[in-house]
Amino acid sequence: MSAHAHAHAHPASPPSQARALRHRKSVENLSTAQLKALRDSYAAAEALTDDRGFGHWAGIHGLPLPMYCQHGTRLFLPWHRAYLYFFELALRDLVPDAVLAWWDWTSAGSHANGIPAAFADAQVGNNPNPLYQTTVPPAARQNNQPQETSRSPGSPGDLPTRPQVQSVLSLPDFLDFQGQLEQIHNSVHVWVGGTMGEIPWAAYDPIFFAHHTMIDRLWRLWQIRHPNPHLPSSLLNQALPPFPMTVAQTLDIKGLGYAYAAATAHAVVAH
Ligand SMILES: [Cu+2]
Repeated sequence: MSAHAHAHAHPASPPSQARALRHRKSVENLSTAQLKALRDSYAAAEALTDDRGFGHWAGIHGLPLPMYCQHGTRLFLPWHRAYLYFFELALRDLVPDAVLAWWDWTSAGSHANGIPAAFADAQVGNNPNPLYQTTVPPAARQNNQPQETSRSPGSPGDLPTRPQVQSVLSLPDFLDFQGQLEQIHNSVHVWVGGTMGEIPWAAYDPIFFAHHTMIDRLWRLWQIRHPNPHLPSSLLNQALPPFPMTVAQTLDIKGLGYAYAAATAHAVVAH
């Protein structure tokens, strides 16, 4: 359990006063200042080896043990929503304007060029790009796992398409939707290849969080389209360790203080 998660406990009971929502945007639509804030927050986190650092956050998902991530279970979407929520707060503790951005792997740009330049460029000016790769800490390495994260992306045209996403968004049952979205999600991990293709290390690749922000956004779009889904109470009451949240507390993202940029949300929800 991280000190940070404790510091931000009770996330679903925010102070009652109105507070500004953080608007997560597409990586491709970030202003120069927004991209800089995101990059600076990663750079600051990557420079820290304590529980504020990038290695600590990536390690919650996978190695070193215990591995907390939930894949192939009913908790896939809620667990990763809680994870992104606390990771984003940790970035904002370092750079207050930082907001997570999503990688829309269905976009025309991604289908032409693959990984967005913000994450694909090895350098920014004369400095290494903190969104390009990170160093996996020794405690998380096993079996000659390389020290630096790497990718071996597939062909851009093989990324998931909008029609595939539309058909998943139309599923009325939460568990069906979640299961099929996880399959699309898996295909993007495999497409990026390298570190992203291995669950114990995937979160050490900075693009992991942009990919999962896309997945979280698609869940939000599904929620807009299916406003009253039946979720069994046995699911709603599940805890999401190591985070001090239950599944029920992940359902209202505005209560968590963030939203997805509306123009693009409508573009996907509308047919
Ligand atoms: Cu994933």
